[in-house]
Amino acid sequence: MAYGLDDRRTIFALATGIGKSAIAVIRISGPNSGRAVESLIGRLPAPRRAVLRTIAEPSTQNILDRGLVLWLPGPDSFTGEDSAELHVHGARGVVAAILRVLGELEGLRPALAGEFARRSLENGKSNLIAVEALGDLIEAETEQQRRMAMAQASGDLHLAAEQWRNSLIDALATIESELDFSDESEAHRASHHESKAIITDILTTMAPLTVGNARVERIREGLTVLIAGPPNAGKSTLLNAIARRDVAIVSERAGTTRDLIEVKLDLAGFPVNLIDTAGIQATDDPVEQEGIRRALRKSADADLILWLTSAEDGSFLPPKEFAGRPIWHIITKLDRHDAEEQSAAGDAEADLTDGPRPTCKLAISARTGKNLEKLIGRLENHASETMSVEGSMLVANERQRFAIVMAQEALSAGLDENAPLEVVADELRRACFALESLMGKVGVEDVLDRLFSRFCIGK
Ligand SMILES: Nc1nc2c(ncn2[C@@H]2O[C@H](COP(=O)(O)OP(=O)(O)O)[C@@H](O)[C@H]2O)c(=O)[nH]1
Ligand SMILES: [Mg+2]
Repeated sequence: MAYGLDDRRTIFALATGIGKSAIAVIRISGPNSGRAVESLIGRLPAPRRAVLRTIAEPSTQNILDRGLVLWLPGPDSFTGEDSAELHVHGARGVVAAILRVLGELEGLRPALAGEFARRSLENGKSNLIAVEALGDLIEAETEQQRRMAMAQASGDLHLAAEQWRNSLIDALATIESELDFSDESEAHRASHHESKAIITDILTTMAPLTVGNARVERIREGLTVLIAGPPNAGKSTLLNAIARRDVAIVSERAGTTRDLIEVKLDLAGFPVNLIDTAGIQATDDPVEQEGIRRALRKSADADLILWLTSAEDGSFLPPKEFAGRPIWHIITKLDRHDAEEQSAAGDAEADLTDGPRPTCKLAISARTGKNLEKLIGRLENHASETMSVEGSMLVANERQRFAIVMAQEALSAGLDENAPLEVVADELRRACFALESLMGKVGVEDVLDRLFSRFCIGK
């Protein structure tokens, strides 16, 4: 591309999905927005009022479409710049024509990916955490993912980071003035004491954030549930029954499923990745062996393993590779067993003392649907137990987590009894830097400004 982000020209882009739709929204932002809209529709509408106008090509006066036009002058716009929106018919031909005409106008260029959000960030209309939340919201497929993104967008984490940083800067200013103006150890101790109280407070509020982080990460990625077991246990049938469609091939022939087959499910608003695997057995077939290897390897990232056996399989035990993973024992083909065989299967489970041990047992029939809803209900509960997040102050991604852990480390080091005041000040600066990187701004200048405004530095 011939231009980059430093090209501050007015940008435009299709803001809605590509393809046929009732309405398509084209967004324009930058200093030439007003002039661009005028050249397409004539006089600009009143700010923030939707008006129906004819959109025509300036050079030929060819009519391109009729649609709603919004004029959103800065700084009270999403990007903070002069902006406009054209709500036109969502036909490829209409959208292509308008984008072409916009591209021919003086001072306009197509936007780069995420550039509107980036300009909003640069113009102080948004913050990095909110922009990340916006990204999560766009990706949200389930109710819980949407709720998480909205909680994140609430701005509570950004606000907290800002407050933590402000108190640290205050503490730092006190310490630095001590260091500059006083040699008395009495004063040192006082300001160390004051900063310690601040640090302890911040660490206490921060603590739950990194703990709950794994849940948030799960909500984004989805819970991984592996269906495993000997061949013919009914694994592929169960996957299809839960997914309510024929995803995996079902056959009486052992060794039909060879690769991992994954379906994404929405269980009570929680995202779950359900994975069907090759039946685990001794085999000479190299392709089947590879399938089994993949199943065993995948078990390492599984949040839950459903170990399927039919009563005919007797006491088939989960392989040792599953040790340490939560396992549920699912007895399949309930329609074919009688009550006696059921209790035999129960005894089999009682023998699993030295191998990986299932924590839950349930007999089902995918054929008659018996206990299928029960299994799905248990999966939903499990998903909710492992993924529910409380409150609106969330650490939503690795970048945020890393920044918070960095801040925690620095703050803990700053609490050290024996640390000289200079070292404490260094740690506080490090924590501020981590919080600034959390918020997406880095400004050592701020620390200095604050120091100078609070103290008259006459020396
Ligand atoms: N009677 C009965 N047969 C089943 C049930 N579930 C699966 N089967 C049959 O068992 C055979 C193996 O099933 P499949 O799902 O391919 O097993 P996989 O090898 O574990 O994937 C097929 O013939 C299925 O129709 C069930 O609940 N009841
Ligand atoms: Mg199968």
